[in-house]
Amino acid sequence: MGTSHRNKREKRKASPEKKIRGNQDEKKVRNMETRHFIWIGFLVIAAVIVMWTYCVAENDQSRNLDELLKYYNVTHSLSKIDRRSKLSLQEYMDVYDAKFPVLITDVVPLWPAFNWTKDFFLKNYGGVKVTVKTVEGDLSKAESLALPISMFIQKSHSGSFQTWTYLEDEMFITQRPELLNDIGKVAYLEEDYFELFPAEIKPWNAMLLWGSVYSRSPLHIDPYNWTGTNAVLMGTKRWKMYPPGQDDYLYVINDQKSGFPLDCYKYNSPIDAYDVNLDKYPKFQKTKWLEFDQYAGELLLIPTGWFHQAFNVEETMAISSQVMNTNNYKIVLEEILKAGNFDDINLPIDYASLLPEKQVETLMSVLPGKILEKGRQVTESVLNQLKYDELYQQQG
Ligand SMILES: O=C(O)CCC(=O)C(=O)O
Repeated sequence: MGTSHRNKREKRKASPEKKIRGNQDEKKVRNMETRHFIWIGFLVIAAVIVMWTYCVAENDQSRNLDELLKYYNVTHSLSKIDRRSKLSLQEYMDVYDAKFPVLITDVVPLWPAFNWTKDFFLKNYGGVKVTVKTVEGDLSKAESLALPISMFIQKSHSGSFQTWTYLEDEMFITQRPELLNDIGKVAYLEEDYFELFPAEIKPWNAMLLWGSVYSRSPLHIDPYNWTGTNAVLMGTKRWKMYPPGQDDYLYVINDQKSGFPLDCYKYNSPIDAYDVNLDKYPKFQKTKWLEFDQYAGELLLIPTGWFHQAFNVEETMAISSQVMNTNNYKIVLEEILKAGNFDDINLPIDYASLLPEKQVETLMSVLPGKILEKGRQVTESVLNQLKYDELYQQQG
């Protein structure tokens, strides 16, 4: 056999191996390509899952908020507030109280207090000192001063977004029967279990709120989470009100106490809803709120649990108060219990099944003496201050 034949045979012998190797290489390449595709597919699926989860979470949050609002009975549309006259007590209790704010239009115009004017205060009480908040800069830099009403009036007619003055005094009206008598009765507020509180710790029930243009309250829930009232006598108040369930979006400051003799937690947001820093408080964008103007002669009833902030769009005078009734007493009692007013408390075994008045009376009957004593001291020192102011007024 010649060499050429042998080579050919060897070549023929070698070629299947090469073919196999070639096939294996192709297979390897195909495998690698497949693995690439799998990886790319995996990454695409992972990206889709991440985006989907994010969207679902976002949707969930707003769905949760909607569900929460339903849970808190906020079934009204937040697009407007109802203005009601001739509203029956039954309808108020069933539809609005502890559920949704309402403006009552036919009560305040009947009050003699609706005729109060600046001149009336200047003439009769010009020398009386009242508590006045002044702000220069942002809301967190508010300062509280005791100023004679005449001095406050010099400042009350003007203000700017950053500089304003707000008379906020709980004692001025309540200590003057002639002024208190000018405030009429309100059928929706007749049932008031705060009346069962000992005098030393009963909340003052007619706070005078008289502010220059741009003056505003903090964004807050009221003490003891009561139902608030606000009657505008002069001017216009703009409100932003946030239904319950949005503490997270409002960056509510936790663990703050009021420091009242009968203590309670203080629920304040650090946000000024009229001047929001969204870089600092981005979640605030997700809030849902009700916004409206309240005009002179209108009485606003603010449900328990609603954060609210008032903004005086012109010089505005108002009186605020509060109520504890069938619809909110459990919430108020719970606030009192959880604020740690009692070191040790022994309530009767059937406490929870007692009628509301009995529950309130029972809790009040076991209040520690030191709370009442502190209440007495605080009231006394404020009253002494008032006596001093009267003297100052007579001499002045
Ligand atoms: O009128 C105001 O400035 C706010 C009053 C208020 O929010 C309140 O009394 O709780």
